[in-house]
Amino acid sequence: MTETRAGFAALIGEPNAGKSTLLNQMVGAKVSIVTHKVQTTRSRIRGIAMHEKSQIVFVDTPGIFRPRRRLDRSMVKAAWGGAADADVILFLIEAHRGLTDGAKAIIENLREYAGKTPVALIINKIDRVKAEVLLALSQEINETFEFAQTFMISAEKGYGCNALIDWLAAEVPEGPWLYPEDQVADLPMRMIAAEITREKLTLRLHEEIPYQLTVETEKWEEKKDGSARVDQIVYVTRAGHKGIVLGKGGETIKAVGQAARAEMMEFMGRPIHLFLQVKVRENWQDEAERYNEMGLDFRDGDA
Ligand SMILES: Nc1nc2c(ncn2[C@@H]2O[C@H](COP(=O)(O)OP(=O)(O)OP(=O)(O)O)[C@@H](O)[C@H]2O)c(=O)[nH]1
Ligand SMILES: [Mg+2]
Repeated sequence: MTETRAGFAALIGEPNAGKSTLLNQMVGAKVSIVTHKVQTTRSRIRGIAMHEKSQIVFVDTPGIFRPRRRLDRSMVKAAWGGAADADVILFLIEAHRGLTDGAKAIIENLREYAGKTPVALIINKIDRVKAEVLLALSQEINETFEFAQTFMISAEKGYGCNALIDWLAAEVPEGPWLYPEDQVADLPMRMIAAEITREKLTLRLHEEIPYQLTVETEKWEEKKDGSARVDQIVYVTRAGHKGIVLGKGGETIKAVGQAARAEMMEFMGRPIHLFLQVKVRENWQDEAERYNEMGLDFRDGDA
């Protein structure tokens, strides 16, 4: 009888590399929010996949970039914390962008894991480039670091993902499973609900507003009929932003609420009554409580 295996695989890379898309693809459910904008993921999100007798806990992390604000610093710290706790590190690069300066900077920081934690190179978004360029790109990147393996994938389309999960299933250490076999996420429902609303806001709003807002589930009330009432607050930093989030006659927040509610119902498999409120809180990015709600450490943002 083969032994069970279980371990953590951290997803590391620049913002927008496709880390959250890959986690969702591997888990087979939408656990982590995805948008076309950079800096979508703000904290560590765990998604769980079973493959044969192995349980692989994928740890999605915020994109790594040069941080300027407190929130940025906390996010980047959270990303590296994910790598430090992992059994395997998956370093994602975008095929069409290649070895960028940002990617090189991450590789420099990965050197401290050499000989300790296996790091696999994941060239993602191969659907966006011609096959000929991939080999040269893979060689170029492999000259900079000793990767345990290289995978060329499309996280969105699923290309190459079977080979990756086969490899991970063999790579994680022998041991008992860490979660029940049918669990897909390790994140409280109220946080998943807040992330869903933040995704819908990010998709709908332009420019800098999504980076300056945060969503919190303030109240979660179980109803006798099996439904739940969810009250959330959208914190923005300026009065002008509040107007934009609400939209003309409240139409933006209404559309966001409808889209978020539909996704919550699908994820949770039950009726949800969602109530959104927008509040101006100029300094929410300097409030420790906001960071706790997001799953970040406020002190990680100390300059
Ligand atoms: N064409 C193509 N697009 C992809 C692929 N994987 C992800 N994307 C797109 O890339 C964008 C960013 O994807 P995310 O999964 O949010 O990226 P991320 O690395 O989690 O980004 P942050 O959370 O901001 O660090 C989204 O628009 C995805 O749909 C892929 O394989 N092919
Ligand atoms: Mg992400």
